[in-house]
Amino acid sequence: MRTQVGIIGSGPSGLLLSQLLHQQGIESVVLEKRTQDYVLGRIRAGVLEQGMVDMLRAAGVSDRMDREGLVHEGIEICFGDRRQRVDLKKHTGKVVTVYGQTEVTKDLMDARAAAGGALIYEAENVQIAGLESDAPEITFEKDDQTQKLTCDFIAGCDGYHGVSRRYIPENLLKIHERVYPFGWLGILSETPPVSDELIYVNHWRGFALCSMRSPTRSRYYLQCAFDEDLEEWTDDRFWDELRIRLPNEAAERIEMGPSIEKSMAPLRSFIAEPMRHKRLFLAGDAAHIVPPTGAKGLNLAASDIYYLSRALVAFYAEDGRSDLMDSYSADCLRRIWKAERFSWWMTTMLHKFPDQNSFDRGMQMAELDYLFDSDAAQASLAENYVGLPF
Ligand code: RFL
Ligand code: PHB
Repeated sequence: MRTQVGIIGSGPSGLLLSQLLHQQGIESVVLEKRTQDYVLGRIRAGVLEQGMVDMLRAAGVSDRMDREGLVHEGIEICFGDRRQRVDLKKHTGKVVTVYGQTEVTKDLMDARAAAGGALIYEAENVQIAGLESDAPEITFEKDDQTQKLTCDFIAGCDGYHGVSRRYIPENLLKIHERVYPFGWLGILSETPPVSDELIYVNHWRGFALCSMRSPTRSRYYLQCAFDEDLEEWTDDRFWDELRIRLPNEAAERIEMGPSIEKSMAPLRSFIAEPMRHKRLFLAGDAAHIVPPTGAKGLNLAASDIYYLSRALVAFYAEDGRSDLMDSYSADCLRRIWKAERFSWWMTTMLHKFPDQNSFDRGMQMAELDYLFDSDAAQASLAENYVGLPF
């Protein structure tokens, strides 16, 4: 098999890249380790920045998002008995759209299928070879047969646990990392959201977040231990704990119901650089992880794909132009480091740290107090939350 761009991973990064390349007449094949149902069963991000919304529109996959996505002009932050709305629109002129990653993935899969795009599920034991040459290869196993895909370029869009990153030689790869001493427990429930806007809570028992997927479907998160046993979190226990952490008014109003999904996520900040080696380009979670507190992971995947598709299109349309490939890693990382900073800052300000002393807690309180009282601090939060330009 031969293609122009071999894409490993059918998460949002891989699918969006494949769709944008297709629009420019560039062929690709997407190789995915899991089944389609598994990929669509994962509940992850919910908040799309304007830049990502614009990209999905440009990619021709926005019909359902434009119909069903919920436009949010603000978010709420709470601590103690204080609640502060941060007006995103007033401070930035921009908004965010609440539309689940699962739906984005489905829309992209449908578009790829309608265009006859090649997407191979259950491609096992993916390996890369020949990166030194002009025709690198991906080998994989499918239905007990080894197959080979020869490409011009390879996009490693296979997430944090993927294989692509390993093909950047160890002596060239620099890893920057922070692992947080807690995780998030999330549930999805078929109940109306407690509020029209997202509520982020710093409570002395730990962080809580009220989010949503639609006017009838809620997504709630609680800070928990990183090694928490899911079995021990019955729905009743989850709702009880959530109501303790929410402001009284919200706790009284919240509608509870059985969870239709429940999962745990560890929190990590992680950056691998460079994001390119020869003809291999890493994008999305394969190259970086942010803790979800800033709602940035999916949006960073989209901005990587903006830079990568731009570089590949320039190569094919402009007779082998390579400057945008050469600057790919630096272009992405400039934005990634700033999103990492924002996600780390939000995480540090809003969570309970097990080893926190009275000074650390004092700093956290001062940070929140300043944020609540200062229009400038709120403008800074808003500017980062709606997404820095790319
Ligand atoms: P993905 O989505 O992990 O997709 C990678 C794909 O590659 C496949 N794969 C392989 N395929 C072939 N061969 C191999 N060896 C392979 N190894 C892996 C995997 O099966 C998978 O299908 O990475 P991608 O495309 O880079 O997308 C990144 C986003 O998924 C991620 O950043 C976000 O979900 C992060 N995130 C959030 N981001 C936001 O922008 N806003 C949010 O509100 C937000 N909330 C969240 C989040 C992530 C969370 N979790 C569970 C980590 C909330 C949570 C709870
Ligand atoms: C979500 O709806 O899943 C969500 C929203 C905001 C975040 C993280 C996750 O910061």
